[in-house]
Amino acid sequence: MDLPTDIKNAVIRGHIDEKSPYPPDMAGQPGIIELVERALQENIEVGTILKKGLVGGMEAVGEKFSNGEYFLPDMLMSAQTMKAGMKLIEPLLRGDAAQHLGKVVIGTVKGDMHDIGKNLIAVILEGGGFEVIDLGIDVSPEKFVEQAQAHPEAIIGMSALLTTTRESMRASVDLIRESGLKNKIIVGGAVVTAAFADEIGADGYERDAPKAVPLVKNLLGVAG
Ligand code: B12
Repeated sequence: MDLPTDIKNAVIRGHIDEKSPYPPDMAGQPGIIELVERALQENIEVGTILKKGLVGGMEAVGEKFSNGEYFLPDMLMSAQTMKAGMKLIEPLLRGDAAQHLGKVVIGTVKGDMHDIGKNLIAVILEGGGFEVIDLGIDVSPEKFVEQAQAHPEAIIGMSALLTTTRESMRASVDLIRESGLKNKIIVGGAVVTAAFADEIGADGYERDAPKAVPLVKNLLGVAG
């Protein structure tokens, strides 16, 4: 049995735990909770559980949505399942840094409620030794400015998953710059590319969660 593949399948099917009646054909079978717990017991690397299992599952869900096989409720069940799995591995990703290397204020931009990627980046940055202030979803440009003002030493992180909300990201970067704030800004999310990040004047972009740590270290000029 290949547990990461089973985890991926549980995300795709939206099966949370053994007791969950959804989807009916999987009732009584192990869900994401049991499978992730088993994978941890079997010492499968947390990065493999994350990448091959949880994130791999969400990518497949995105494809199914694109080709009309899945609808919004299916995507929602899968997202809830992914989140339940993430909860179990978060403590391992987060670690317990004795002292912080710097601060990151992060949020999903206005109009956008996708937060799985943003939450993942937040946990990975905490694990990498940074203090993270999470503003949640649907964060307005004004809110980003207010937080940048309150934390002038912090890196500001923005996430956008929709073509439409990329424009909220642009507006947020613009407003921070127009306000004369000097915070470095990093951006990411499924629809954000390095070229778009450049175009809107962000200081950094990353797609791969673990690489967010060296990105932020470089921007803050801290060693490691
Ligand atoms: C789960 C999901 C949902 C869930 C979200 C639940 C939640 N709490 O997040 C629900 C069901 C609510 C949802 C709703 C919608 N969704 Co949706 N959703 C997805 C899906 C399947 C997965 C996203 C995800 O979590 N991926 C896993 C994470 C780990 O990846 P990630 O977010 O990209 O993050 C990684 C990197 O991008 C990066 N990153 C992310 N943020 C940041 C920030 C920084 C600073 C940095 C450095 C890096 C970084 O790091 C992460 C780790 O690698 C995607 C498909 C896809 N392939 O992305 C569609 C997708 C994003 N959704 C889509 C759409 C259309 C919608 C809806 C408009 C559908 C509708 N008709 O209502 C609504 C919009 C709601 C809204 N206003 O936001 C489209 C967007 C198309 C587009 N180009 O605009 C996609 C691409 C699906 C598709 N193929 O068509 N969705």
